[in-house]
Amino acid sequence: MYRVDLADKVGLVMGVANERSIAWAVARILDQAGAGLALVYQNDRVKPYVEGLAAQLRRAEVQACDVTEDGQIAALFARLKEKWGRLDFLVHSIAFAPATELGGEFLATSRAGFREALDVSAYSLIPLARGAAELMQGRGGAMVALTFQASERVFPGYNVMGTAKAALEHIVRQLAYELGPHGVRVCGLSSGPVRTLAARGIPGFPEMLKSHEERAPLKRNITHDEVAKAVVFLVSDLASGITGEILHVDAGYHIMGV
Ligand code: NAD
Ligand code: 0WE
Repeated sequence: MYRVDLADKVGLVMGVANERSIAWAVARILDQAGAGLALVYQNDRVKPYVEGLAAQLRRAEVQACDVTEDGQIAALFARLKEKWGRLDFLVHSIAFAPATELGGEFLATSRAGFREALDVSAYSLIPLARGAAELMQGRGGAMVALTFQASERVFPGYNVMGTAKAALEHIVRQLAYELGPHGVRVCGLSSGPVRTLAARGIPGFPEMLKSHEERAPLKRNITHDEVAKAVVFLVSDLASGITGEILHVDAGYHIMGV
């Protein structure tokens, strides 16, 4: 149990697929802090899992939204407007690139793969921020997007997802600038590698965890809950002076040269 009190806040946690999703760890810690939540899932394939997870929380319900569909984004915010009439925070924990774009040569990146990766993993934050900011009007709020250090450095095989994360982090800064005057903060959270659905089956992922453990100053990998705690910090009033920032939760890995 942590002492951050979010009992008077309601927010969206987007990107829950299963119990290993970073978004699920975030939802649990936000729930412990007392926040009211809408867990947003992509489609019917993951719906039963997400409904089962939401049932374990105190004040959570589920909403569907495929972020590649403008109509679904509009419908999501229309439902939230009716339900809460306001919004205090949004957590974006969504990424996708076609499997054919990961692991091979970056030189082989297709136009269609580039479009899809950038659309889902980066562009989506813009219309979501637009919808969320409208519900935050007058009272302020906070948004946090999950990112990865491959936006700044080369992680072989991450390929066009690195391009997408670089775009996502730029979008964070641009939105922080435009929404700042409305009291809305926008930050990125750059997580070290953690075992999730999105990391499973990535060739070389176990080796990456091992190298992270050896090279990071804390000499270990990070946990889902450590990422989640930092998200809760960023959406809470404890972070009231922070916006446009990309916070690394990676056991210090990013500071190392060799
Ligand atoms: P995950 O597979 O559990 O989460 C990814 C989510 O994206 C899933 O819930 C999936 O349904 C959702 N999604 C994909 N396409 C979508 C669409 N069109 N519309 C709506 N939702 C869609 O894996 P995760 O590791 O929890 O990933 C969450 C975030 O964390 C991603 O942004 C990822 O890049 C980031 N991240 C992960 C790691 C890691 O090592 N796992 C490290 C750093 C950052
Ligand atoms: O952001 C991610 C993974 C995002 C991801 C994962 C998949 C797998 C299934 C995006 N799209 C897809 N598409 C699929 O079809 N991570 C930070 C985890 C990750 O992914 C890597 C990594 C790491 C770390 C891919 C290559 C190299 C390292």
